[in-house]
Amino acid sequence: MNLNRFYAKFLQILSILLMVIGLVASPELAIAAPSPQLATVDFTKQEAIEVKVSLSNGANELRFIPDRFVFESGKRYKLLLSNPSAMKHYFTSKDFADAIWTQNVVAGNVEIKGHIRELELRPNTNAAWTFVPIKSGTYELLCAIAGHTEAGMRGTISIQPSA
Ligand SMILES: [Cu+2]
Repeated sequence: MNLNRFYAKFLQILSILLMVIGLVASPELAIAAPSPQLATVDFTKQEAIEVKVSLSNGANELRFIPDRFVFESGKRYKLLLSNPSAMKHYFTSKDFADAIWTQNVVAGNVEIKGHIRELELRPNTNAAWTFVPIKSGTYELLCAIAGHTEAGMRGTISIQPSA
C-alpha cells in the first residue's frame, strides 16, 4: 500500500467513524439542547399589546365599542377601558377572566394585583387591565347592570391558541 492509498483509506474510515458518532450523538443532543424559545420567554416582560374598549359613549348608547375581541394565548395585553358616558357600566366576562393570567389592573393611582373577575367603571373613568391569555375559547362579555345586556351591551372575547 503506497502512502496515497493509505491516506485515502484512513480518510474513508475516519469519515465513517464521524458519521457513526454523529448518528449516535445527535438524538441525545437534540433532547439535551433546550429550546431557545422556551428558555427566553417571560410573559411578564413581553411588550404589551394595547387594545382599547369603550363602555358606552358620549351618547349613552348601551354597547361596548368594539364588541368583539380576539386575543392570542401567551401574548401580553393591556386592555385600556374607558367609560365616557353618564352612567356606570361593568366589563363582565367571568369565563374569560378564568382563562387568563392577570398581571394587574391600574385605575387612577391604584394598582390592583391578583385574580380580577369584573370591572365597574363609573362615569368618565378609565382603567388598564394587563393580562396574558392562557386558555383558548370564546367567552361572553356583558354589562351586569340590570337591562344593559338585554339592550345590547354585550360582546364576545376569543382566545386563540398561540400561533
Ligand atoms: Cu352598562
